[in-house]
Amino acid sequence: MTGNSSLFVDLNAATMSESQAAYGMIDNAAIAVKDGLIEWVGPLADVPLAYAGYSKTGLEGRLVTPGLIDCHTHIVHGGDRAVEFEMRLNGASYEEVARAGGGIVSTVTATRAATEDELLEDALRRVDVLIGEGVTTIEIKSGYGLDVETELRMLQVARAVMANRPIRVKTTFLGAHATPAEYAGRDDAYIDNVCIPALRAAYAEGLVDVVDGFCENIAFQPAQIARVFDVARELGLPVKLHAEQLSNLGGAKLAASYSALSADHIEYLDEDGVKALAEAGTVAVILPGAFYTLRETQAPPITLLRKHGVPMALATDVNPGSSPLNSLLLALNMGCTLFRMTPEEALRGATQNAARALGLTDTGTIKAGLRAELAVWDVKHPAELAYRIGFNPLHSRIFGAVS
Ligand code: DI6
Ligand code: FE
Repeated sequence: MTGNSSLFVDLNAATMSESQAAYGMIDNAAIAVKDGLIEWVGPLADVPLAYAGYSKTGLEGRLVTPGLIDCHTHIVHGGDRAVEFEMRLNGASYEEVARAGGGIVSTVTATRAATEDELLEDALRRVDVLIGEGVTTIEIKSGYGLDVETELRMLQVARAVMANRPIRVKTTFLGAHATPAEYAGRDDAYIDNVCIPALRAAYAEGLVDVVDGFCENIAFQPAQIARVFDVARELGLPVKLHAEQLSNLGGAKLAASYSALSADHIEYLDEDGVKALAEAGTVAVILPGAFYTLRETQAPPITLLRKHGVPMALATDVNPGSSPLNSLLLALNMGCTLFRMTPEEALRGATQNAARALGLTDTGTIKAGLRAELAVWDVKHPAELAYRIGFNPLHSRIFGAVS
């Protein structure tokens, strides 16, 4: 439909834009689309005459939402960790798994060994599942290369995903994810000799949209993350941070002090940290897949986030270790069932607030002037999207053109 004009009718629209109605709902709506942009949305009865000549598509009363946005993924990676999963369930300890070459190190080894084509082919199989769930934008992180060459290769593959599929990709540099074996015990040297040079090289090749880090006792301390964020600031790149996932090191406060787009995980975030996010306008990205897989018991502070008006997003965190969750719809369900988010908060977390967590202002709601990135569902009420488990009610996506 790009270069073309369409009027979609016979639909209900959960616009997710600010309005009195829950979900920004417009019953019996129409949406005019021209050249890949939303030109107009409103009640069918109010369609301006100007759109009378547009080719009309009836959607038989279906629900239309903004296309879903998965704002936190590690979907490009080599290999898998199924055997490690099995070892653990057969009683192996963390140390035994590590000694057998398991853990994040095994994904780094597999990613370094994989060619660009192999990484892309694997990633596309996972991306296709998300596209099949109405996802129109995803974020993809590096962070399993941990050397300059492989970090760049991961980001090139992330860009190639966008060239091969009708989906938008935002790339995030996550060199500060872990210290590779060759730098064991020398975290600072890794940051100085590899991570920062890799960031500069990736930036020079136009491969980075955002800079991320993993702030945790098993990863990097706030002072080390700050050194990476200082370079991001110098380059004019926005930041986000894996913070307070397993303990509270003050990562969210650090992120807020750099006006971060988001602080992600945040199970161990306290009220001071919540206030810092609120003041900085930083989005809290909730990742129930990692909470579930790690059998974590400390839930993120949803009530405090609500109290202080921190926007919440929800994402899959798809990765081969802590969150082999390849379904954003299931993440919505988990956000509701595990954390007591409402279905409206969950859907907003995978649309409007997910866009914000990526610094995108042209998608995430159904509003005139935004991109025509929409999902059409065989459901009556938007709460159904978070309600069923293992059921995909997508009818079609509109991504500039219908696909
Ligand atoms: N948070 C996590 O849970 C992981 N990375 C991160 O930043 C774990 C990634 C892995 O185990 O491969
Ligand atoms: Fe992650």
